[in-house]
Order: sequence, then C-alpha cells, then structure tokens
Amino acid sequence: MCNFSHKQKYDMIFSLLENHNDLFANSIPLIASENVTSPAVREVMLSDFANRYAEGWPGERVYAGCKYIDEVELECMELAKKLYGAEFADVRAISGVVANLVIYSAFTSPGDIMMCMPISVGGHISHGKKEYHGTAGLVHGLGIESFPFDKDNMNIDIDKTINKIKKLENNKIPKLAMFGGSLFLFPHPVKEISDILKEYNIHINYDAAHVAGLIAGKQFQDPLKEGADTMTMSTHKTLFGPQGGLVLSHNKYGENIKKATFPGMTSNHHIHHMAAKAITFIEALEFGQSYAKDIINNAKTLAETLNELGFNVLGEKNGFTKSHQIVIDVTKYSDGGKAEVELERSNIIVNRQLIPGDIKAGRNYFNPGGIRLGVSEITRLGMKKSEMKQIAEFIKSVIINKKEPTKILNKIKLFRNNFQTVRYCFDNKTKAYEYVKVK
Ligand code: DSN
Repeated sequence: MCNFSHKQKYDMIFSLLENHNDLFANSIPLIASENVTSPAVREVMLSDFANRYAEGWPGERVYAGCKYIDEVELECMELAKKLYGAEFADVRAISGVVANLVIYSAFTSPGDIMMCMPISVGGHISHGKKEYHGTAGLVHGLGIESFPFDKDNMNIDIDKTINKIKKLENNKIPKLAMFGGSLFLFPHPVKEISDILKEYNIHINYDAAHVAGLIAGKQFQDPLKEGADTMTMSTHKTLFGPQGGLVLSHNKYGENIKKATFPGMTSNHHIHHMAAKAITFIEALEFGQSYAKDIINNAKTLAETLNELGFNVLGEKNGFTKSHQIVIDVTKYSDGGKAEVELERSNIIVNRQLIPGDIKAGRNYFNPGGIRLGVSEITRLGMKKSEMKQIAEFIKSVIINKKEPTKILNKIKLFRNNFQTVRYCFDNKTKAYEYVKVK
C-alpha cells in the first residue's frame, strides 16, 4: 500500500473489511475459539459507550457522565451471577488472559507455583511457563507444575495428579491450580481433585474460556459447585458475546478480585463490550440451553462421521467429545499446518493443533500432528446433523482424497447459502456477516 494516497489507503481498508465479511459468509468457520455475535450485540458495540471512560466500580467512578453506564454495569453483574449461579461477578476484565491475570494477582505472588495443563497437551498460553513466553510465567513470575495427562482419556490423570501433589516437596506445593485449557474435549475432574487441593490450601481457578457457553447452557460441568473457588472466561467462544473477559467467584473472594481488576489489571474497561456482555448474558439465559445442547450434538455427529470416514479422531474411548471441539490426528495424511492451509483454500477455516505425543515426535506448533475443529459458530448459524455429515465429507475430500481444494469452493458457497442468519437470539434484521455501513 506504500504508494497510495491517504484516501486510497482509507478506501482500501474498508474494502478489506468488506472482503473479510464476504469470506466468512462463504466459508465453513470451524475455529473453536470463535463465534458470531447477534445483531443486537453488534449494535451495542457501535454505541457511544465505546468512547467513554468509567474507571472503577459503579457508583465509585473517577469520571462524571457514567450514570447510564453504571445502570448497565450493575445489571450486567446481576445477569452474570444469575447465568452462572455465582455469588460475585466482575465484568470488567477485557479478555480471558486479563481475567486470568486478575486471578494470578489476587491469589498468588511472583515465585509461587501454579499447577495446570501443559501447552503441549492443550493448556492455554496464558497458563504457560516463562520459557515459552506464557503469561503466568512471563508476566506474573509463576513457576509451573503440570497436571499429569492421560492420553487415552484425553483428560487430566486423576490418580497421578493426587499422587504428584502428595509427593511434592514443600517448596513446590502450588498456590494455585488452574483447570481448563485450549484443547478441551471432556469436563475436567474438578470434583475428583478439589479435596486434595483444598487439603494443601491450593486456590482453585477454572478457566472456562472455551466452555463458558456450555456451562451457561448447563450441558458441561458446574465448576463453582464442584470445588472451584473462582472461574475465569472469555466471553466470545461458546458463549457467543463480544470479545472480553469475566471473573466469577464465591463472595469471600470478591474484594480481592475487584482490586486486582481495577486498578490492578485495567484502567478503563471496554464499556461497549461490557454492555454487549449484558445482552449476551440475556441471550444465554433465554436460548443458552438449546444452543449448548445443539453444539454438543453437532460436535458428536461431526466427530463420529469423521471417524467413520477414516480420520483418527482423538478421544474415541470417551465418545470423541463432550464439548464443542473435535481434534483429529492428521499425521497419516499430512500435518496440522499443511492441513490448515489446504482446508483454507476451500474456505474451511480450522486451526492446527499440538496433540499429545507431538513434542516427543519432534513436531512443533507450526507443523503439529493435529487440527482442532469447533462447531459453535456453525451451530449458531443453524446447522444440524445433516450439515455436520456434509462438512465431514468436505474435509475428507481435501485431506484424505487430496482433491484440489479450490474445486469444492463453489459447492461450499452453495452449502452456506441457507445459513446466513444468527439463531438463538431475539432480533435478526441484519445477516450474520452483513457489512454494516455507518459512515
Ligand atoms: N488461543 C485461543 C484458543 O484456544 O484457540 C484462545 O485464546
């Protein structure tokens, strides 16, 4: 863009944005960490709340002009508490990573140890060690101990974890245990491990970023009832809201969380996103159960069909998945990096994924052994069982049959025609990927 005038660059950026919307209107979006918001949430994000400052807590702001913002934020907190059956909610964290940093700051000090899932088997980068530039190590100086992982069950190994905690030397006892992660097929054993964690005075946080919509829809697990002290999440994955974070807890942790959030982790939170979270919580209270049920059924159908078609779908021992995710070991045909690129050429959008065994086999994040698929967005567009079967066939033709990906582009565009509106919401005037002009 270097030789263009400012106005040409300005116009170019707008056409790139429109092209992007057009791409997604004609794609099969299977990124497990993404979703599409309702027209109502989009409208909120265009409101003047986007331009305001409201540092602090409602009623205690350090700026004037916040009277309507305060009303919305108080309601937003009530809705979050109702949705998750929590005593306390702080809706200000601007992302899932910031929500986790709030927990690190409120309940640990640099040099303390956190026990969590390693990144190599699906842990999130915000739980990572300093040497991998993970947030916990790099930003808060936490040392990391891993939960032992059971490859066959694709889950935390309960017995080995309990034994590990009992054998840890005193100076290695974690201050914090972090459940949750990026590769998340089955509910984590919070209930089974929380007693021993409590015995050692270990604070338990559950990072629900991926599964927040499934928990809200009562189709996964209920971490705060199973022993978690606090729960963090992002608000835009299976929970179909704006990009942002949320921290929930029992009442006794509320004050610590409030202070760690402001002034600790944020000066101004993103007020338009906060209001959009409120609308999302209402949508989830109204439509969340049927949405979460449909997600889980769709994921199961897609996983089973991919397996029948010859793919090595992980988690077979437990029925492949109980979440929105499916993970495929593609090493028989390709690697995760190449598979991601080939699928994208046919407008099937997935991401490559490190899977258990990759590091030992010398594979890395750029060319790992797996791909991860998520069905949250296609479910929100109204797709059901027959569409899952068709999508599995499309994936097979690219990865197993090695069909030239661009040859199925038209079929995929046609397939997408009937799924252009967002479901599980109140208002539907604007299409899911319609480019809205304001200027
Ligand atoms: N890294 C994202 C994922 O799990 O896809 C979330 O931050």
